[in-house]
Formats: sequence, C-alpha cells, structure tokens
Amino acid sequence: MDLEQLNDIATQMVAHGKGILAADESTGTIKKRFDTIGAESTEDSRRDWREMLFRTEPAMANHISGVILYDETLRQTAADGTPLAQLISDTGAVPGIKVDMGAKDLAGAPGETITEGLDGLRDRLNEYHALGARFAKWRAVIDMGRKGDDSIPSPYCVDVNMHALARYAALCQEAGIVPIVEPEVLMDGDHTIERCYEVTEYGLKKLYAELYAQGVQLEGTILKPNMIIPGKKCPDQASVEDVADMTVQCLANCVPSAVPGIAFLSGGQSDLEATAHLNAMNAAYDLPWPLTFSYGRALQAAPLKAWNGKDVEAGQKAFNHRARMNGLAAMGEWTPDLEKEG
Ligand code: 5MM
Repeated sequence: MDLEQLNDIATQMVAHGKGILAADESTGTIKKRFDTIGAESTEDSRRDWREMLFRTEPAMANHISGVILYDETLRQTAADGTPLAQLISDTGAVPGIKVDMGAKDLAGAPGETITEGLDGLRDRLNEYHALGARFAKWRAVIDMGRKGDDSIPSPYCVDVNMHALARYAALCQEAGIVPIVEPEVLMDGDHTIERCYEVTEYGLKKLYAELYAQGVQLEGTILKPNMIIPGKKCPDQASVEDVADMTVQCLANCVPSAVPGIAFLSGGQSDLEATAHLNAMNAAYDLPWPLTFSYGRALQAAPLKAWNGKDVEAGQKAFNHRARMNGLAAMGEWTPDLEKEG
C-alpha cells in the first residue's frame, strides 16, 4: 500500500468547495427513481441519464470531486464510445465504485441487516482499479426501530457491520483504492435527535476501533456519515442550528483528526435541508477535517425531474444549480436567497 498516494486521492475527494456525487444506485434503486418520472429503466436509459450528469458544465469541473459508480456504469461507454469513467476523470473528478452487495437480513436479529460483499472482494477491487476506480464505497445500514424500543439497533448488529466495514477498508487499501466508510443511521422512524446522536456515536466509536484493530491507515480513508437528525416521523423536528451543532459535537467526539475528510450522505433530507445543514456546520465551525457532501438523492432529485427522461438542457441546468449550492455550502458560503437563481 502506498499511503501517500491514498492520501493524495482522499485529499482530492474533499477539495475545497467540492464534493462527491453518489450515482451508485443499484439496478433496483435506479428503477424506483425512474418510476417517479415514468421513464423506463434500461441499460441505455441509465447510461443516458448518467452521461448527461457527467457531461454537465461547469458543475463537474467546479463542484464535483468524485463520482461513486455502480458496477454496470464503470463498464459502460458514452454514446460516442468514451468510457464513462474517462468522462469523469476528464473533468478532474475521481471515479469511484460501490463494492458492497447490499444489506441482507442478519441472522438472529429480526428487523436488522448486515451488509454483504466481502467474499471475492480482493479480486473485484483489483479489476475495478484496472477499470479506473480510485476509491470505493461500502454502506452499513443501521435501522432505528421504534421510539421507546431501544433494542434496535442491537449492539450485535452495529458491531458486525463496523467489523465488515473495516475488513472492506483494509482490502481497499491493499488494492490502492481509498475506502469511503459509510455507516448510515437511517432517518426512518420516530426517534428523537438525541437517540440518533447516541446510536451514531456508538457506531462511530466502534468503527474507529475496528479500523485501528484491522490496520487501516486513516490518512487514506474518507468517512461518509449521516447527520444527527431526528427520525422523519418524530414530532420534535430540529432546527438547522441544532442539527449542525449536534452533528459537529458527535463527529468531534468520535473521528480522529488524521481522517482527511468527511462527506455526508443526505439520507432522505430534502435538497434544501441537506444544503442548509452542511452550510451551517461549515459557517459556524473550524474543524480538523473538511466537511462536504456525498449526496445521492439531494443532488439528483431536481435534475431527474427536470430531465424527465429526455430534456438534457433542463437536467443539466438543475444539476448545475444543486452542485453549485452544495459547493457553496461546503465552504459555508450558501444563503437561502441564492436558491432563486436556480
Ligand atoms: C445512490 O444510492 C446509493 C446506493 O443505494 P442502493 O445500494 O440502495 O442502490 C446509496 O448508498 C447512497 O450512495 C447513499 O445512501 C447516499 O445517498 P443519499 O441519497 O442518502 O445522499
């Protein structure tokens, strides 16, 4: 492993004012997204949609540092024959790959999941490296159960997921690939913001203990966490400032300063919430790591609606706007009135 090289890539992924586009929807998930606009999901339509995003100027060059791809996309070429991964690198962004095989039922823990995909991962990573991927992503999913029922998530579920994340990260570094470690505490449910803090803190402490135990060099990793946020159905929703303060407090308590950067998931927040929360953290705090975005839905929902299966110009306009808003939020320079420019 060349740690300097891994650190260079990780640093590039959290460059000032830039963030990551999570375009790694598996075939089932992208179909659900296409269903919302009545578009058919085929290999070609998925390619057209993603090619449109990767060709968006100036969003890609100015605000996107890396793109997480799904296996199919990393192997696809644009309509003119250029590999999609090359389209991405031509803009200055780093191509990455989702390598987990999804969250599956966890034995002995009804309602909880374990993310699978470790078998054969070493060979897959070597192939992905040859195809141009320089970072990878693995998402652990932590369900919050129901308010008042603290049995979910069980420590068993969190512990095995963090163990798997570290095993994945160690294999990535061996292959010269920067691992994004993504332990996602879900927003679904009616839990309070305090409960989200408690579970996220437990998960992050476990994650960094596992990364240490398994010899993962933090300088060559990126963390992709959830923000500290109440469940969508919680009657007590939090202010932007509360989310920012509690998220920063939780990260400061758990994440070593050797980590080159933190890129949040949006997790079902609205576009504006995801932007406002990121901005509030960057505007109010001076932290040991850059804080940026690695958004899927919060970057793609507006362009998907505008594109509507065919309108490239409208789709690119919407993507330019959201990418710029989040780029500004990554520097703490976003204000709500800028949204009117979209
Ligand atoms: C883009 O969606 C990713 C892949 O999801 P599936 O494996 O379910 O198809 C997802 O992992 C995503 O990268 C993260 O959850 C962050 O996306 P959001 O939409 O939460 O920002």
